[in-house]
Amino acid sequence: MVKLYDSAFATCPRKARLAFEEKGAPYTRETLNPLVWTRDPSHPLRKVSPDGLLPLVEIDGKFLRESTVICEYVDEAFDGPALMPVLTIALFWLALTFSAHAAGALIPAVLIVLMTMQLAGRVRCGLDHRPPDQPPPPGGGPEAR
Ligand SMILES: N[C@@H](CCC(=O)N[C@@H](CS)C(=O)NCC(=O)O)C(=O)O
Repeated sequence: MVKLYDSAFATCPRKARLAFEEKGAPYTRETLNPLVWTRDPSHPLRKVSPDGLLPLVEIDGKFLRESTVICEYVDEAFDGPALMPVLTIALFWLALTFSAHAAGALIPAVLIVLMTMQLAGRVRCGLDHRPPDQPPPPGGGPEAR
C-alpha cells in the first residue's frame, strides 16, 4: 500500500493528495502537524526529509519526495484518468523549437538590447562590471544625468 504523508494546510501536500484523488488511486494518508514533527529530531521521517518538507510518499518502505515527482509517479503507477497531457511528438517538437529559440535568439536579443541601452547610458544594470574607480562609459552613464 502507498502512504502519503501530508500536512493539513500546505499547498504542495495538497497537490499530491489531489493527484491520488483524481486518479482514484488507493492510498493511506497520515497528516502531520508541522509544529510537532519538524521540531522532533528523532522523528523517523526526518531521515527522509531532513528539511522537514512535505509531501512524502512511502512505497514498500521506500520514499518519494517532491510533489511534482509524486504526481508523475501516481499518474504512471495507477490506472485511471491521465493527469498529465500526452506529450505528442508535435508538442515535443514545439517545446524543443521554443526552447531553441529562447536559448538561441530571444535571450541574446534581450542581452543585446540591454547592453546597447547600457552603452548609451540609458540604464544601469548588472551587465555593468566596471570597477567603481573606472571612468563611465561614453555618454557619461546614467549617473551623469
Ligand atoms: N518542492 C517541494 C516543496 C515542498 C514544500 O515546500 N513543502 C512545504 C509546504 S508547500 C512544507 O512542507 N513546509 C513545511 C510544512 O508545511 O511543515 C515540493 O513540491 O514538494
